[in-house]
Amino acid sequence: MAQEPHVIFYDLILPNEPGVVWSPNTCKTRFTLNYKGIPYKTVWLTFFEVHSEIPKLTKSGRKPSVPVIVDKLNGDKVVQDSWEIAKYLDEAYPDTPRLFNNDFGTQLFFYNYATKHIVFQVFKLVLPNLLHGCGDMKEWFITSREAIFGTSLENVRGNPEEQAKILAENLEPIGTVLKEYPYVNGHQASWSDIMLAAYLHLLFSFRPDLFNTLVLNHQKNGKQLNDWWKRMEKLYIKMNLPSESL
Ligand SMILES: N[C@@H](CCC(=O)N[C@@H](CS)C(=O)NCC(=O)O)C(=O)O
Repeated sequence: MAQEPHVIFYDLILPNEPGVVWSPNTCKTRFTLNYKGIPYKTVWLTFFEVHSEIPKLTKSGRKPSVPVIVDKLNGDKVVQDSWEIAKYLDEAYPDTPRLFNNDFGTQLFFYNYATKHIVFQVFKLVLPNLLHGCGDMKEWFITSREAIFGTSLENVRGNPEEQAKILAENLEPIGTVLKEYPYVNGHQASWSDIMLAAYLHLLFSFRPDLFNTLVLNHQKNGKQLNDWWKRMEKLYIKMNLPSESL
């Protein structure tokens, strides 16, 4: 009989888009587990369930969020936050492909760059899709995001054409690196690649048209980004859809 996976991975589902693996934060962990070849079982939660279920696991008083993993091989160790999970898995599973090579500072720098300048731009472009996906959680989503941003979501969204142009510009320095090296950090794949792939996956999931024009056919670095994406698909981007893993 097949062994039950020992890592339980909490991911986010949109009620109106039940077959879509979309969340950029949880995809960082999903791709990490795929890359390392660590078997896992996905537990799908809605936003409301994140708030009711995650505090029962973390018992930390920390704001409920996913990804969270529970590692049954290590005394039901609970780890919250994609960055903490990545570091934990590198240490706990040293025989699997590594994400960090004592280069936490530069990888954290790239993490901050990509979070501010890549995924936030993608978020603005897919906002209508997310709102649709939220279904009856839409009003909650709007109110809670507007409280975070301190302004209306219409303001955050801005002009989609301008936002698309900014995303393409923000991808330029990354494409420049990929002209010289196969991966963001050089010759080896690392956490930075996983994170970038997870962030761009949000665009891929909801706006494949924009993913094609802005990433795969990027005005300056389309070839590099295209080749890199193909490498990523081989390494990490294996999906198990909600219906398959429930
Ligand atoms: N820095 C965190 C961010 C986690 C995060 O914001 N996750 C979102 C899902 S994409 C969440 O759980 N949100 C719950 C909420 O907004 O109430 C990480 O990388 O894990």
